[in-house]
Amino acid sequence: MLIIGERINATRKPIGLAIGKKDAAFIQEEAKKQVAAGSSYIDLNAGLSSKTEKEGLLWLIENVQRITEVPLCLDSANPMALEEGLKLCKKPPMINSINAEEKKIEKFLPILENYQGEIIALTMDDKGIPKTAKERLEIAKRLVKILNDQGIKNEQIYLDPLVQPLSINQKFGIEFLEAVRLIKSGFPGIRTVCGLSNISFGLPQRKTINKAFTILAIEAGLDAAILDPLDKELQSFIYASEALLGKDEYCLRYIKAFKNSKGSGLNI
Ligand code: THG
Repeated sequence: MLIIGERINATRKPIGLAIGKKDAAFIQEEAKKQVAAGSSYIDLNAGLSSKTEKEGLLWLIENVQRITEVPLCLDSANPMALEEGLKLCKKPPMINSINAEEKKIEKFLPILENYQGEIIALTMDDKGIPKTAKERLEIAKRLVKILNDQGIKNEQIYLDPLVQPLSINQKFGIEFLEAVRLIKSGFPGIRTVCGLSNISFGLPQRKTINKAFTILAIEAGLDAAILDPLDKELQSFIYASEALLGKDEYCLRYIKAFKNSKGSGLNI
């Protein structure tokens, strides 16, 4: 499973503060740690305040690119911020994200002209996030058609069925997992992604729920996840699950991850 490191997100207090005072060294250290822990992409989220978001995102892009060649995942709902951000990226980033809200998608489409990178599309529309897997699949169909019409290939698309808290509705876990299965069987070449930690919102010992959910999601076919790569226990369960599901030839990635760990956990 592809790991997208989630830690550079302005909703986390230390990151919000570092962006505010332009503490590049702090942000770069967060990026380095996530790269060392095996992230394939580094998510960059400069927050929700529409006034400062674009400037913050551009600053994050410039400073993270100074210390790593790992590609970026531009986490913003602001088309202007994404458009400017794309121009700064040395490698095609993952665009995180578009959704099926009519007014928003109109603004996004011009940005996607000739775009060669990957894009996350959220299965939500003007009515919000649907409760059931089937409704998510319907939105997914609309999104895929719009993106294909714009010249984006299935291989560039990650669909995010959107994780919602189990504490709000006991069916939210299973509907999400079913949505992953439906998407994987319904669209050849298309991959799935999500932010995992929302599942445990409002429950005690969140990490336990997050881990169990990650294992179930891998079994359902999840291809990528936005998560904290520094959580070694979570990572060890990801490697173990992939090996158990026949996705790790000779268990090589699992074995490599533990090599030289001297019994202290995952060596990453
Ligand atoms: N899908 C897509 N993108 C996303 C999400 C998603 N981007 C944002 C988010 N969801 C995933 N990223 C994060 C980043 C940080 C945290 C959670 C999700 C985080 N949360 C702590 C918590 O939940 O307790 C609180 C913050 C803290 O550490 O202080 O850190 O679903 N496409």
